[in-house]
Amino acid sequence: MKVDVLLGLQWGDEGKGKVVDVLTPNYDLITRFQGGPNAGHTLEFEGKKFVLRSIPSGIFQGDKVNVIGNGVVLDPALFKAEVEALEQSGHPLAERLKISKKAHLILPTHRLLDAAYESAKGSGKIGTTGKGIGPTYTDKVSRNGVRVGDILHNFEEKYNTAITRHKEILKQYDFEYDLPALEKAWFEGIECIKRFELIDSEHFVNDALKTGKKVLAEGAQGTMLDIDFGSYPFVTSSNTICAGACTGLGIAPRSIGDVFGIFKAYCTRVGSGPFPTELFDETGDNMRKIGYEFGSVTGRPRRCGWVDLVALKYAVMINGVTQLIMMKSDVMDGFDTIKACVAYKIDGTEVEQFPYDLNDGAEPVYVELPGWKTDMTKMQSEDEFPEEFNAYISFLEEELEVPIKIVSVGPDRDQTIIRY
Ligand code: 2SA
Ligand code: MG
Repeated sequence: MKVDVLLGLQWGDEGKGKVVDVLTPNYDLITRFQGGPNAGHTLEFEGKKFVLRSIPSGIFQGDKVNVIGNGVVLDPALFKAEVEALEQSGHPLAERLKISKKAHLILPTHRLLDAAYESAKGSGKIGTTGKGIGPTYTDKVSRNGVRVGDILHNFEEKYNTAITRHKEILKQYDFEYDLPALEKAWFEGIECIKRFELIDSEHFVNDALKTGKKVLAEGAQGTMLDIDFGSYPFVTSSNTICAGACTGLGIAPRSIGDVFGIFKAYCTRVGSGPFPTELFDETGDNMRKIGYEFGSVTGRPRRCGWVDLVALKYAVMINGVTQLIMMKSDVMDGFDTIKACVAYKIDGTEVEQFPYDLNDGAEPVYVELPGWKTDMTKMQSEDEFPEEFNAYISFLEEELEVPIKIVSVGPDRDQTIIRY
């Protein structure tokens, strides 16, 4: 069997939570392979809204096993809060969730370092989610990290060594903090982690594949936030791309099956960094209002703009996307025309290939298509799609050279149209 991968092709918030929820019935194992509580996958379930940060989205279905893979960074305190919220709403987790021993722990001081580094950056701020993601991955790569498996062995010593180092670093910053207060919740979180089976997830996932289980790898953030290929340095600190599923789960490249790439019919970004198609006008405000574009982690209003095919083609290429999923088409139901960026103008020259650096200013070159001016939110099948919407889909498929398999026309699960 193969691992199918589901990932965001833009700057995150493409609506992965909803799609995972639609796809999970087809899988036995749902896994997370990168990122941490900087993710916020919103799922609407039994009339309630849940935001999952570190726990995979298969948790609502009793017969699924969910795995937090080695590539994830886990914050014990936030993890405990997430577990408790789910358990209080009647979703027992003990049997359904397993955690890789090789996942790295976000220490309380990692959050402090995140804040200190950001404030020291002045106007060059990344606009991080403040969850300690960057400093935790930094410690992982510099071989100073503390892993989930360490909880079982000499934990206090490893924790103290790391904290002592961090305190020394924090001295260089004019920064006040109350570590004991943070540590209380953190160690309670460690007790919570201990309630779950801590596993060698690479063996677990590969054994599952061997015995015919179907595995879904659920990405967080988006391709344009990838540490290698995103809009560096305005990126997150993990590999959000398909290859991240190999290193973040311990599976071979040839074990990858379908790659589902999710994008919005328009585009959003939170935090700083270049965004060529960003709109500062009424159209952008409308996208934000109609699409309710506010961050699920930090509540920040999202920057909005037209779909960027230069960036999307790049994302399709890097990930080897086999099927596209277009979200939030309904947000554009009322627009007279729809624009799509097909090239950038940089220093007077038109380029269609995603450039080394977007920070120098890339001016979008647009194709303008007629809007459909039709309420699509009640549509049940693609036969009902207005002609102009079909034309938009065909245009995107031709440009991206990958079929659009699923179209979402609203937040609910039944507003998901599977084509052909
Ligand atoms: P960090 O905290 O170090 O990862 O921040 C670095 C940059 O990455 C951005 N970032 C995000 N942008 C959009 N969505 C994010 N998470 C989604 C959510 C979850 C998802 O909140 O719903 O879609 O998987 C996310 N996480 C990090 C951040 O704004 C900085 O620009
Ligand atoms: Mg989100």
